[in-house]
Amino acid sequence: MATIEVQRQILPILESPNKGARFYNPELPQSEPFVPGHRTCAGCGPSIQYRMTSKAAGDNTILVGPTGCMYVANSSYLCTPYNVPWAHTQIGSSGSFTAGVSAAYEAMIRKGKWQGKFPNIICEAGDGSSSDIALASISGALYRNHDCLIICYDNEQYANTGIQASSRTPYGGMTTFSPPGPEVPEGKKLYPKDLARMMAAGHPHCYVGTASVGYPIDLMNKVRKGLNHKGAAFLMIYTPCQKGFVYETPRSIDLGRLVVECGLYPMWEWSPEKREYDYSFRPASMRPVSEYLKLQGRFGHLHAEHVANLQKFANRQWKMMGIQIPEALLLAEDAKNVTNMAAAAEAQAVAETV
Ligand SMILES: Cc1ncc(C[n+]2csc(CCOP(=O)(O)OP(=O)(O)O)c2C)c(N)n1
Ligand code: SF4
Ligand SMILES: [Mg+2]
Repeated sequence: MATIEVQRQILPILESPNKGARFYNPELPQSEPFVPGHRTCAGCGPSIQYRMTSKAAGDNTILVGPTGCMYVANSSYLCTPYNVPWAHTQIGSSGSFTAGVSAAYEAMIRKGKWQGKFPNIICEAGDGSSSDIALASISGALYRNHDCLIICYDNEQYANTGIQASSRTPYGGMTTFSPPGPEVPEGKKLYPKDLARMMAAGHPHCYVGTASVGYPIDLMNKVRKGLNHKGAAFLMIYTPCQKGFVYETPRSIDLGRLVVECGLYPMWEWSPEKREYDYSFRPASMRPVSEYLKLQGRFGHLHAEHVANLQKFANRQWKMMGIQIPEALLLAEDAKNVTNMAAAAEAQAVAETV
């Protein structure tokens, strides 16, 4: 029996004259695979990201949802916001389940058992799933190069079970597993696992990138590039969680920009064709990390020395991207030049500038 060639979808890249700016784009797709009516918290970063991602992918899409907030809060009582096929999978099987869906469609299309184009297959795994529990299964899917996009929606903690530390939780982040106290005043002592770089370094044939809800067009274009890439792709997307980060609900998008402007979430792409990183993304400004930290209760306990440690970490990220570091950010590496957190008036002042 002759095999049928698999027809793939090619999604256009959206116009973005300035990748760093927010603006309304009339070319945005009308389709809404993620509709209102879900049960996540107001301002939930992962949900905002889900809407952007699924909008970029369009209606011929299949979503895979490992256990986490985007499964539990979104699929209770036989009611879901998913307007396209969606399946829950066990938290550790993110990669293997998604690989199976992809391989099954390839086989069904080749054998003539499924007519139509190959669907966009997207797995939306939390950071707990992708950086800890399902790391092996996701690596397997990337290594074998199944045609799918695996997203780590990174809210930097295990949110659904009540805010526990994951290996993506930042240094100094307060969670129920990293409470600050007299012995460990900074809360979390470890720095976050560099998950996206691990994926790029270990699977160089894959399209890999980082994105943030603060830059919707850039995020949607990276989703489309990942889907257009024939083979496996991986994106790590910053998605703030107001319950765990403890911030004012309307500030989700602002935090999505501040985290990049403060150097704590480097934005880049890995090109599988050129086998090199693209560090050309530039935020509108570069700010000290304290401006990001001040807006969140999870960092309210930090002393000046901890803030300085985070500034050193951010400066290393700027350096890694080949960006010249302004004098003020170098000075902020010294605890003498920074202050303790938990100043409500200062937080208000920062909020007004975002
Ligand atoms: C094997 C396994 N271990 C632990 C759990 C409990 N559990 C359910 S949701 C969840 C949190 C997952 O965190 P993450 O993947 O970051 O998603 P988020 O809740 O932050 O959206 C955990 C630990 C589980 N369901 N299965
Ligand atoms: S706990 Fe956080 S991730 Fe979960 S639904 Fe609420 S805002 Fe979203
Ligand atoms: Mg999480």
